[in-house]
Amino acid sequence: MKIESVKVIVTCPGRNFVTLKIVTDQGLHGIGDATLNGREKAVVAYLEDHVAPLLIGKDASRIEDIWQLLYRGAYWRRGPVKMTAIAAVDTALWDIKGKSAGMPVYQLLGGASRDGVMVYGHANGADIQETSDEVGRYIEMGYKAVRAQSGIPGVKGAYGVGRGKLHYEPADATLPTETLWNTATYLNFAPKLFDQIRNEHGAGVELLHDVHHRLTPIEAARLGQSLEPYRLFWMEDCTPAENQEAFRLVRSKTTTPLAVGEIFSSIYDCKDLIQNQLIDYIRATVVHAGGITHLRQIAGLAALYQVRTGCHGATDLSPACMGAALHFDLWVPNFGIQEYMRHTTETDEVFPHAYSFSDGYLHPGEAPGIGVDIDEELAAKFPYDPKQLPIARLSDGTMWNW
Ligand code: CS2
Ligand code: MG
Repeated sequence: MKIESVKVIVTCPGRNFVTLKIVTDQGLHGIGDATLNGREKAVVAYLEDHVAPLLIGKDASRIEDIWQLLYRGAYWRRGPVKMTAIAAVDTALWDIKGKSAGMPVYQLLGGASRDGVMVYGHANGADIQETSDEVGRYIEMGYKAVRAQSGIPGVKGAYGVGRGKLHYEPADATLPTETLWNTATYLNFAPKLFDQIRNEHGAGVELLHDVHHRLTPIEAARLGQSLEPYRLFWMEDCTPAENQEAFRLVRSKTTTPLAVGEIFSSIYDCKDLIQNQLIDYIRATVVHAGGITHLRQIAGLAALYQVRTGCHGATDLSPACMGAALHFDLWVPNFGIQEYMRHTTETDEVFPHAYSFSDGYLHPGEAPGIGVDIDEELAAKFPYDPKQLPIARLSDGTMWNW
């Protein structure tokens, strides 16, 4: 089964998505997500100029060999642009393998380890009351786990608070929107948010929170301690993770579980965090961490250290990524949770999919392959719309981590 054509499709049904479509000489096709929010065109160029020519004529069934070719063969290894491109190829090839076997990808991986994939939704509001009300709305929709983010008085554009409710999207302008950050105000505020949410919704629901790389290790340690009474499922990206050692300090001070890794692109970004048991959940996902082939290596390493998976699943990851992630989640022995931010109706129409939500769980469905396709005619009706993610500054103008 030879690869006959490789096509990169860019569409914007509400937000930008890059999709790779691989077609074989037997008429089977597979797709993979290649979206890197705010840097979409870098991946498009990499795929079109440097990857597609290598693939034509190759045996589509040799997923591992093609992965190694794209990783080792480039000489310049890793990095988000390259690993996203590799992920797209890898996902499309798993999709094709599933279709040629007549099996959903989770069966190829080893079969289901559970009946469904527990997901967490996003509750956000302008203030504590609105956020707590949103948590209630998610519980009513059946969610067992909810991430809570709130506007903070005195902090302009706090992370995680969108204009929309179900479809929060931070990449909102051609040039980055400037937000303001204040650590002291936030550290004071966060425990109050979770105090009210626990008071109003009880102990049953799992609660999550994303710090989005804003704190230093000692500040993160303090936040973790102050949130302990509210028994969070996890505190995410509490400090930037370029220096994996930084988590040693946080870890030594708090029992609040730690999650990290949505911006990681390979096992080398998280091996120290995992091997030293400095985190509880690894957030790497299919599209940004080299596809199913590489993600299962990360999960395998994590399993040795009782670190569980918690794949990134914001709306900038297309349904093609979500579908692939759900097959992975249904199989992976050390599954923790899956993030699930709903896509808009337009996006769901451009990407018809077999996965479905019921009572707090997603299931990838039984369609062969990843169970997600792209309607190219419809996709063409939504042209690329350049948008970037915001930036953050401190009140004196200093650049900070968004
Ligand atoms: C986030 C994302 O979902 C998350 O946990 O951190 O919303 C992230 O900001 C976006 O995916 C960036 O594109
Ligand atoms: Mg996050």
